[in-house]
Amino acid sequence: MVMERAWLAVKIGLIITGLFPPIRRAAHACKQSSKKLMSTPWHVLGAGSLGTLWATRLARAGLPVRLIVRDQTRLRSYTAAGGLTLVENGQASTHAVPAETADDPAPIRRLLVACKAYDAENAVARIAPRLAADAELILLQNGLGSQDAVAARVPHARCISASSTEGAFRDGDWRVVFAGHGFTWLGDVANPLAPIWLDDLQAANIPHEWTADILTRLWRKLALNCAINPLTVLHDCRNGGLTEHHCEVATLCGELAELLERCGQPAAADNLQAEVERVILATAANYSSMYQDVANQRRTEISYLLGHACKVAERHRVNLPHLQQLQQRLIARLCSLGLPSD
Ligand code: NAD
Ligand code: KPL
Repeated sequence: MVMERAWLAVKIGLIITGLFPPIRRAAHACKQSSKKLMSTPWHVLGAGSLGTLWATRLARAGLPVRLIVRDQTRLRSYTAAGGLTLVENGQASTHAVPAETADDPAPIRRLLVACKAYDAENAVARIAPRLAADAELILLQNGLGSQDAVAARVPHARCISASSTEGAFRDGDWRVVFAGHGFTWLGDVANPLAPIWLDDLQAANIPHEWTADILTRLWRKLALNCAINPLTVLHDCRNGGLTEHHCEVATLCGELAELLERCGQPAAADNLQAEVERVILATAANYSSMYQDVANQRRTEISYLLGHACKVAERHRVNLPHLQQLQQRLIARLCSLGLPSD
């Protein structure tokens, strides 16, 4: 009896201090499942690198997530794999995120679009009939151009753009390695009000910030990518190899800064060359994303990076001879490798 009371006292003590594992686990599970019941589900369109990185972290935080895969064949493959695997600091964890195809009838209120820029518009068009009246889309695409194309397809939905410096790559089917910790800026060019689901990102430990100036962020990243990525392909080098092409980089930065000033993005032009040089040094050992796409015989996002810059320059009648020549050289290289040049 005394022993029982003593154990009870210890148990109560442990409960109060939150250290009694079964009860703590039960309370945690209860909190997680009520979170799941109360929250709007996150639909993730595109189970690639970034889609998996987001889906697994949201699921790990106990939030409801659903994956939208291309077709029934991919759905069967996913079911056989038993979930999405995230490799972080060498540790793999598998998350059985429920999956479906675009043909599922359930309405969608919150959609994370995690396809490549060239796939985003068509992918969204396929699920457009499922979007609820108050649907919100988060567009993770790099570069510019795809966001407007998506928004035009779903004029009644709220489209939020993201610019991310996080890094992830696939090392197998349904498996992603979290390679570089970074940050994601989110914003809506049409509405400065922050959405309530930023709390979900906080809970999922996804470093982020809401910004009224998302266009400046997207243009700045586009300019960085234009100054670095094509040259790494053309010179067949890591980012650090561009220190040997200092003049070429400086000339491109000058033209990109002129473009940014002329198209109403002066803040994105600020100290561009200095930042490009800093990024080249900080990522010297890395291959740029465009270099990796080319090396793996994958289509690049050229039309949404250099292609977009050249198109806007033409629209504003700005003459940028080196940038145009860079685009022609890159297209010629892609064609010679049998890769799409758009
Ligand atoms: P990814 O190729 O790894 O993934 C894209 C996924 O979308 C693929 O699995 C593809 O099958 C799927 N998809 C395409 N069309 C679809 C459709 N109709 N229905 C369902 N799924 C479809 O690409 P990623 O590396 O995750 O890049 C996504 C975007 O994020 C790109 O614009 C990229 O530039 C940007 N980004 C990526 C990283 C990164 O580290 N991977 C970092 C920052 C920004
Ligand atoms: O974002 C990049 C990429 O490789 O796409 C960096 C590292 C900034 C080079 O442009």
